[in-house]
Amino acid sequence: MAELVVDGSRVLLRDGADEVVLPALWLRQYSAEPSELDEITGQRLFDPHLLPTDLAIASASVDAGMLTVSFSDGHTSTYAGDRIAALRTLDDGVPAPKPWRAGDGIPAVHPWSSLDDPVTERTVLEDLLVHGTVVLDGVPTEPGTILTAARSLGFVRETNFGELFDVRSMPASTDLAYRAVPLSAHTDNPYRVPVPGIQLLHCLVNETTGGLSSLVDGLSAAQILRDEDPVGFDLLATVPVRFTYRDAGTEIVAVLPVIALDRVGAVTGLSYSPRLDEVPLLPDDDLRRYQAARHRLSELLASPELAVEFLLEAGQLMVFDNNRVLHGRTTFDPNEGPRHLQGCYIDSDGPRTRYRVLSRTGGAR
Ligand SMILES: O=C(O)CCC(=O)C(=O)O
Repeated sequence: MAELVVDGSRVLLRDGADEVVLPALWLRQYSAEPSELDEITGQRLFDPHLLPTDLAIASASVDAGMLTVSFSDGHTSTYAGDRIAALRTLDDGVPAPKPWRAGDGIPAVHPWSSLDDPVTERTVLEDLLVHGTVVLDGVPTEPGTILTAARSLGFVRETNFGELFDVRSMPASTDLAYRAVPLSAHTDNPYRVPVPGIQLLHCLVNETTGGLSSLVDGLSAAQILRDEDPVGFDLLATVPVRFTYRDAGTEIVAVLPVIALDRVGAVTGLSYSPRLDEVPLLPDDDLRRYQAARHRLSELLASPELAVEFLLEAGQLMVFDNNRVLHGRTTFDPNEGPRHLQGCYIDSDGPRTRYRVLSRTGGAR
């Protein structure tokens, strides 16, 4: 349990042997006094960017766990220890992703009714955030129900395909997803900026023997590639490729690397679509290295060690982080019977928001 300590003009946060100085400028900008912070919005009423760089602590004291600090600009503020501790880490309030492989029992299947109860809904969201995917079972096969699911998890991201899109075999359609061809693991719509965050796919009917769904965790595949071939991994994380969607009234283009990294170099996801990527002109050696890396990545994404393949049954709806968990399907024969899925997108921050709210209030909508 961290405690606040005043040592002369220094204020410290002490947790066992761990001790950190809380500088005047840092404390001052987190003043929650009514003159500085709006009680309703939690937004600042002053501009901390204009604080003087030579701001100092004039005096400080701790009483019953509450810290009171007077600053050289004449302002005095009181702080609770737990607020200081929470501000120190700037945690984003959602569970961290945990890479998975085939055999880990992912995706977890939850009943559709889970979304009606705050406790079970939070479990569904936690699964989605940690593993990047969940399946909902027992979803009514009424067309359009996917929008109800999407709206309970976030806000629907409408695209040129509409609020939702129908996945069924249609000759001469403008996307291969709407033919009976197999689709290897891919990111949907990597040509958009931003790439759709979360995808939902709801099976209304599948009376064919094919059309199996597949999911694979891009984080696991990228980690293996990074361990095996760091140079090739770096090429995939730095060389921008172009993705394009074009039809009579639309032309959407994005240029970005296949592997996305955060500011500390950790993989956040993939923009991967072998049927769409256009590689720039590279020197022959670099292109061979690049080719070896994407070849290996392709093998990993299809490998039985990483990828799960299953029949998404009528009434099942899979939800996945489109930037992290890649999806695909096997071929099917439309002459065997109907196969009809509906899909839509929501932004990534929808389920995150919902998870934080459920964690905060214990569930009230
Ligand atoms: O038909 C399916 O199961 C998946 C379709 C698909 O991959 C897509 O719509 O992007």
